[in-house]
Amino acid sequence: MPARTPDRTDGRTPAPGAATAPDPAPAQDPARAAAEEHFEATLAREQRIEPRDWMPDGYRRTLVRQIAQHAHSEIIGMQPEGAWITRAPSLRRKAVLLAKVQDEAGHGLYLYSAAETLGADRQDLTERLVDGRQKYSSIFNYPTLSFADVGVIGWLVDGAAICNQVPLCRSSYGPYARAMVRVCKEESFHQRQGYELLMTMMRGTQAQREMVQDAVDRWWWPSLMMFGPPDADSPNTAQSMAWRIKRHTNDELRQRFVDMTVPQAEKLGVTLPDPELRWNEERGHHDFGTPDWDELKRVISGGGPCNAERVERRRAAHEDGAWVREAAAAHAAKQAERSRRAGKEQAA
Ligand code: BYC
Repeated sequence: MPARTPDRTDGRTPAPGAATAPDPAPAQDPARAAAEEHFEATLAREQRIEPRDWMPDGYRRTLVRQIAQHAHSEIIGMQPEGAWITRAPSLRRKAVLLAKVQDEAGHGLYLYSAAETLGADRQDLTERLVDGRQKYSSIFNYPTLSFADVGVIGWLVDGAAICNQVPLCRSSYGPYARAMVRVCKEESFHQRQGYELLMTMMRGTQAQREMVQDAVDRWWWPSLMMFGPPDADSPNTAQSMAWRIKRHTNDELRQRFVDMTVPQAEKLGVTLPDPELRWNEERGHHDFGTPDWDELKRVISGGGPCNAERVERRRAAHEDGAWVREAAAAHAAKQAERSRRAGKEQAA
């Protein structure tokens, strides 16, 4: 029988934007001590923490922060590629792109649902996003200048997402880990569609090959930045690893991505824009240059090329959708009232 929290009220009202703070000193209360022990033992056995289980406030806050940022990224991430749906060069490319962008919306919804299991409120999370109190992935603050960008986003951005998210299928929080299984399957399809599009363009004209190379040059470094700051500057990694929310550090996953991508670039016939990139026999990995960490900081803090546009668009969509939410709530209230009345009549 899993231990339940003796006092859930503070955990039910997380401050999703708050940094991970250590939890207060262990409680003297024996029920609380048993709950803490159960939490630690569950992690040690590599079992999942479920919404009904007691969890430290810091664990809950960290999850809400990461899952909300992840959900926001999926939803904001619809914009750069969505801009190309009406300009796709064929009906086939349009249908594929539409399906991909719809998948991203679905990922956002699974993730908001996972955040709700932690007591977060979806409306509140969206407001925090549009007010700039919560983050979303830096990668979506760059413009998509040609149709080759659609292919490169699929190949590099979804490729980076797969590297980052496959280990999250083993994250210690059940609803997050389970959501990741489907998300990763769909991301694999996205990555393949991107690579297939690029392969087609590389077999095309010289102008098409140049478009692909130009897109690779612009997206390579931002893709490496998706994995977050270097480990030495990552305030959240150590605790998130101890809680088994994250299973690898930012630098480990970045390395894995580089190693996976280099042979794909060779096969495609493009050059990755890093003069320091080379195989290191001794390490058994590729060495690569240092991303511009000042640029990452700037983009994360709202100073990227498209931050203002992305958030404004999200705000407008949220406001334009208010009538749908109101209508859905009114319909649900009417249905609830009908079944309440039907229940009363049956009982009479
Ligand atoms: N961008 O201590 P750190 C997709 C923040 S969408 C912005 O290392 P953590 C797709 C970080 O939040 C997939 N912010 O943090 C969709 C923290 O700030 P706070 C998106 C970043 O959490 C559409 C601070 O910097 N994927 O695939 O341990 C179309 C210090 O960082 C970034 C996810 O969301 C960044 N790149 O590790 C196509 C994956 N990096 O919150 C594709 C889930 C760091 O303390 N998230 N920050 O104020 C994660 O795996 C982790 O949260 C991160 C960061 C690896 C991103």
